[in-house]
Amino acid sequence: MSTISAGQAIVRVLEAEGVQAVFGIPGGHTLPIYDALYDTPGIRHVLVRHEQVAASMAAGYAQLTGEPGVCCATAGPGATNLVSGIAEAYIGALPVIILAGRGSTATTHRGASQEIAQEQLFRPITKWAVRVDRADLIVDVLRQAFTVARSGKPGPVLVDLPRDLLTQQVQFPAYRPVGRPPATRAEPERLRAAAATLLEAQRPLVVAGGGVIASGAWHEVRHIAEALQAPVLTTLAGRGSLPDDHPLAAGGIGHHRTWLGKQLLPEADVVLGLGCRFEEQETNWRPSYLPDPAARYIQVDIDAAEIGRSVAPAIGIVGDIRLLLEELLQFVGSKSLVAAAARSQKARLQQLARDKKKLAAEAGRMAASEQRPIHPLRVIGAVRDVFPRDASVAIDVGVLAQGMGGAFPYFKVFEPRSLIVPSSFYGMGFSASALPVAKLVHPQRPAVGFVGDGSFQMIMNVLPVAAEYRLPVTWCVLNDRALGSIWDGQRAAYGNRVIATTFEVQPDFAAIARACHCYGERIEDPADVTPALERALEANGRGVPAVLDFIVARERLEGSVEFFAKR
Ligand SMILES: Cc1ncc(C[n+]2csc(CCOP(=O)(O)OP(=O)(O)O)c2C)c(N)n1
Ligand SMILES: [Mg+2]
Repeated sequence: MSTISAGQAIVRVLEAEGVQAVFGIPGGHTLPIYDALYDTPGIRHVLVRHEQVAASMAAGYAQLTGEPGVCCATAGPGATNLVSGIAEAYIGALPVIILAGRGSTATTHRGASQEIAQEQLFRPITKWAVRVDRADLIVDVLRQAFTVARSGKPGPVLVDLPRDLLTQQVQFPAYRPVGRPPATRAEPERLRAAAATLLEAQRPLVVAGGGVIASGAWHEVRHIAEALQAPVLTTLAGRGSLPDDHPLAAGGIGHHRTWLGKQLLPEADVVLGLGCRFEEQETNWRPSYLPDPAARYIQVDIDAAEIGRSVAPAIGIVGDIRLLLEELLQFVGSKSLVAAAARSQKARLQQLARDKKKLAAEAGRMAASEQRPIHPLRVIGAVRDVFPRDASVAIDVGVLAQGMGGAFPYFKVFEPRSLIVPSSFYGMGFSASALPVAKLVHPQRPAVGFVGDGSFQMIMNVLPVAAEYRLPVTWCVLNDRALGSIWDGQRAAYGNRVIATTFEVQPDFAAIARACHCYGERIEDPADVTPALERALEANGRGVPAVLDFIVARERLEGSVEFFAKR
């Protein structure tokens, strides 16, 4: 037991919980925390230029590691700037700890500078938002914050810290870190019912969502899919659950589906949904995007409240996906059953292989396009060729970055936890601003992101951060000089009455990059796409972040036109 300031105690807890980085901007209210960080070389502080980026980076860190990301903001405007990134973490079920400064307890409700009810503001976008009222409770509250953020369905927790408490002396006890919280096992009878249903299936299908990644169940997903010989569709957050070049990988759902997924989902007689929510972007709220009503849908989720929220399952199972699949494999994974599945699914899987070849050929033709402005798939295809298999990748919102970059036929994903993607909150700039974190997490792996020109303009303040901390990543700006996704909607649904969706003045992104000590280049000729990517990767190798401004066409894919235009 030692006696230290509450600010020091907070940093000690972070240390004990294995926190490697804090993303933030200090203010008068949080100085005692920063003063403690001064003496803590094991925790790296990343000074962002806007707190929105701190929240995005904390969420991106959580997405890449499964460990809580930590951000720190001062009272009032510092805290309110975090809101969009924290909402993203909440919807995306990413564990984040928010340390927020707050006016002194001595002046509460007396109009102190920057004083607002932050714990109320954050309540709908956190699992827990708490204002600490006594310095001697800070350690216990923080420990609980880590428990809540990590347990069950993970999410963000706000700890609001009045400034006068931070300088008070507190007893710091021997601290036992939360670490990875205990997991929940499924009820045995539901497990047996699921196994029996899967063994009877004629056309089984697995849909893997972000929950697979959260529970670290990618090996088990591969084993169960191979045992059942079932094709696997993934949501955007679930990408990497199965390498995209695995014979059973069959693409995305909803906005990211292809004609192949469009066939597979409705024809399946048993659908095993693993940590996927079938939310709007995945269903369009239309029956044709959902499992067939006659199919038996088995839904597995760590959160009981998710069961049946979008699709009422035949069997709902609450529990940790990895543990569940381990147990399920004991029922369906015997050699004789696997051999029987291989026989019964042979023709279906041969067809799948032929369809995937056809899909790859269609994507390949578009990626080879010589058109000007450049076809966005030319860029997306070339990134896959130039960047290695294990590269970290950020996919931002926007029809080009997300609709094409995030979709299976055009950009293959091979590794779990290699992606920073929005969940169904879809804040512009979220993924792109979190991208530099990939170099903190995996310094040896190259990191690349797709981002629209509209979204990039929201977060360009991340460039000096990446340069300062030598986090050398490459942003591929898919510059169609428009808020293309919304422009698309005006053309399709409003008789081409285009307003407020095209940019008449566009910044020179390459020049901005260079002004921020990054490498910058504008690319207008399709022949320059690959060499430019190689130059960016080479700059990254020297520790220099890069921005490639690709002047691309406002291309649309059949799938996205169908998804958005006909809503
Ligand atoms: C913060 C925020 N504001 C507005 C939107 C609505 N929105 C979704 S996509 C989009 C356009 C994105 O433009 P850009 O980044 O250039 O991508 P593009 O669609 O052109 O590929 C907009 C405005 C949003 N998702 N997030
Ligand atoms: Mg655009």
